[in-house]
Amino acid sequence: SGLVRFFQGEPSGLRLTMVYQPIVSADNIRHITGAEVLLRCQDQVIGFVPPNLVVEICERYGLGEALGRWIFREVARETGQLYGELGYHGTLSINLNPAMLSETLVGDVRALLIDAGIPATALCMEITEDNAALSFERVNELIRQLQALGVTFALDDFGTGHSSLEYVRELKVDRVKIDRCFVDGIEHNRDMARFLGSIIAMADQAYMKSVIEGVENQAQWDLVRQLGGTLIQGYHAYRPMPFNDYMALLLDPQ
Ligand code: G
Ligand code: G
Ligand code: MN
Ligand code: NA
Repeated sequence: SGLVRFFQGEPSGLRLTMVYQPIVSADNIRHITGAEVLLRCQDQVIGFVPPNLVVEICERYGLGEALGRWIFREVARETGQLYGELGYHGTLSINLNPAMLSETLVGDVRALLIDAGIPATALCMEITEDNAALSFERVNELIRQLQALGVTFALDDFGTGHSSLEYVRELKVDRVKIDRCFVDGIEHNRDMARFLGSIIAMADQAYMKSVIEGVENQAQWDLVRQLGGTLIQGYHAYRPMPFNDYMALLLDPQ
């Protein structure tokens, strides 16, 4: 298939790229604390292909590891340039597809750090319930080994079917990413705003940082701040952007 040819480095009519979405401080929308790296896929015939579909297809056909390795190499190539030119510039968050969460992860991450020439503390791994083919115990062991290097972990899509309360209780992550469905509509509904506040408070109580996702307008922004949110990722601040734009933004944050 096109994906197999792509991973073998042959012409395939398929273009995978990574885009970067800044994660900013709730106190200062221009303070970029880092970015989440997201996959984008363009097919010559079909056009835009949703990234979660690409991930699912890769996982189903045994290409999950090839995809994960490609993402690591691509991020290493781009951010190596970024760190070379700018020095430290914040945290990079990478989504782990299920096949990456295996015994080879520690070695793969070490290789990524060396290739990119970035400190381990600049790297955050985002995981969801989908990653839990392994037991909590095994996942925590991988988390522990990488945390020992300085790498941090975030539980993604927190609060949805992909990351239940059991996961946040059992997994030793540093951060939770509060799903954008809990932000949607808060500016029109006090109860929904209170509910988001209680999720933020829960993360606080469990000594975890939280990133509030999907903040799309000023009213939502102001409410999230009032509710104690400190890190925000959403269209109101920045949309995901190509690497060159992200680098230009860091050089000149306006
Ligand atoms: O960027 P966008 O909102 O279109 O992504 C939709 C979904 O695709 C995300 O919620 C995430 O689950 C998945 N996704 C995007 N990029 C990546 C990636 O690099 N790796 C993995 N595993 N999933 C990704
Ligand atoms: O599932 P995960 O959190 O990894 O993916 C985040 C996805 O959310 C990305 O695909 C990104 O494109 C999308 N996203 C980021 N900010 C916003 C936003 O403000 N509104 C909406 N609707 N989607 C967003
Ligand atoms: Mn994510
Ligand atoms: Na998320």
